[in-house]
Amino acid sequence: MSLSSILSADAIDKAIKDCQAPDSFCPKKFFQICGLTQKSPQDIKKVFGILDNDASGYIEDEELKFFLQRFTPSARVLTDKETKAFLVAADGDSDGRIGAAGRNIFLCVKRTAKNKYDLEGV
Ligand SMILES: [Ca+2]
Repeated sequence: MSLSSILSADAIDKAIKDCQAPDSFCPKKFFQICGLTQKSPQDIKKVFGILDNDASGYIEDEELKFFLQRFTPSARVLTDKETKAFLVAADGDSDGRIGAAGRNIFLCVKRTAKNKYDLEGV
């Protein structure tokens, strides 16, 4: 299972290109461009599973750092600042890693498109 079986290669390419410059990564924008906001909760669960590289049930900061490379192996790693901001935004229960609550953030992003749920600063 790879992300390209869930998301279109074109959309992934666009999303990666949009945040090529260090510190330009915005999860909300990225999820929109790569098409994740249009996916079903089931697909989002699969994506979460892919990002959770060691299958611990959580996405830790070390895994988050390589977030973009899960989409495209040649993509850059996230900067410490981006990793931290992403983690803080998606860490629902402040335990320093993204678990089930963080998965809901992915789902919230999906709702964002329709309900204008604001994840500004994410
Ligand atoms: Ca993990």
